[in-house]
Amino acid sequence: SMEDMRVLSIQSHVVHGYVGNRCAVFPLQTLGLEVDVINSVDFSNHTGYGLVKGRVLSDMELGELIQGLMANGVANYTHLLTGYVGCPRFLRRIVSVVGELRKLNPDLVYLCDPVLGDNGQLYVPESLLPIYIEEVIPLATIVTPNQYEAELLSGITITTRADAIRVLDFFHEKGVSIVIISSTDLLSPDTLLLLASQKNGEKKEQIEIAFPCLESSFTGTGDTFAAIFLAFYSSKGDFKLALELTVGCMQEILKRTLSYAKKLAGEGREPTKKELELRLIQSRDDILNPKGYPGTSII
Ligand code: PLP
Ligand code: PXL
Repeated sequence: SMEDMRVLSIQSHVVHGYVGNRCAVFPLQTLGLEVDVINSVDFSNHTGYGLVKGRVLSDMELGELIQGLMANGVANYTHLLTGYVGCPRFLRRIVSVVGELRKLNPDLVYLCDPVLGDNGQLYVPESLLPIYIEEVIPLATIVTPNQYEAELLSGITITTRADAIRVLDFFHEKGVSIVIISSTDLLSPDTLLLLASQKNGEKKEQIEIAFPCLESSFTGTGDTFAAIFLAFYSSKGDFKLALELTVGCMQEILKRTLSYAKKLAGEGREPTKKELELRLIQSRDDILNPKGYPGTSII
């Protein structure tokens, strides 16, 4: 039952603004999930600002925190959530953590957001790619790549729906039950298409959702998407409904963020990264009482 769910979220922390755990913890808690938090970095702000101060958690320190949780008998998680990882050693340590947590709970649901880059640009070292493909993805229950990440991981370029479906199957063949390509540019420049697939034994449920692309480059969208999907999926248990509620929620958060950013920027000036920080807290009612956004079954 939901009462017994315990999420461990290993992601970035920023003092100001919203990426990583700052995007994940509030929605998870708002939707009633107990969440334990490991901050993989402790930065002043996200890297889009140009200047960043702060510190990085080492793979050794991650190991120590997990040891502490184990020794105190509190590492019996039902869900693990990971996002942006910046170095190979830390990613390999996450592989070990999944193994250790699954010894305590073989049914651990692992949502891996394989953060690599966006729009043709890599923002992690290339050496992470084979580790994701060979070691991390095969352990994941749910993956949420964007189009660029899905292409890099599968080696398939997505130019048609058929390509996207081949990519979904690529992840299923790696052992992943739920694959969500959170956005593709298959329809038009101003409409994004999400494609997702759940495989349950021989049964497959595939969904697509088209939604407007809001004209701005937000940061933390993917992190928020993954956390909100995990919360809705684990609480409602319905794949299609969880996707519809997640997209509905994201649209409300992004609309609120954009209208506030425009107000701050004033007429004739593009909003800055600082002005585009997600209005997550102000969207609490949209998270708690989501409206949903219609999806279509594609098989
Ligand atoms: N998902 C939803 C519901 C969105 O509204 C958007 C952007 O408008 C995205 C995803 C894009 O996010 P990303 O490309 O970082 O996955
Ligand atoms: O949203 C991914 C992310 C995670 N962690 C840090 C970041 C970003 C994106 O900019 O700066 C520290």
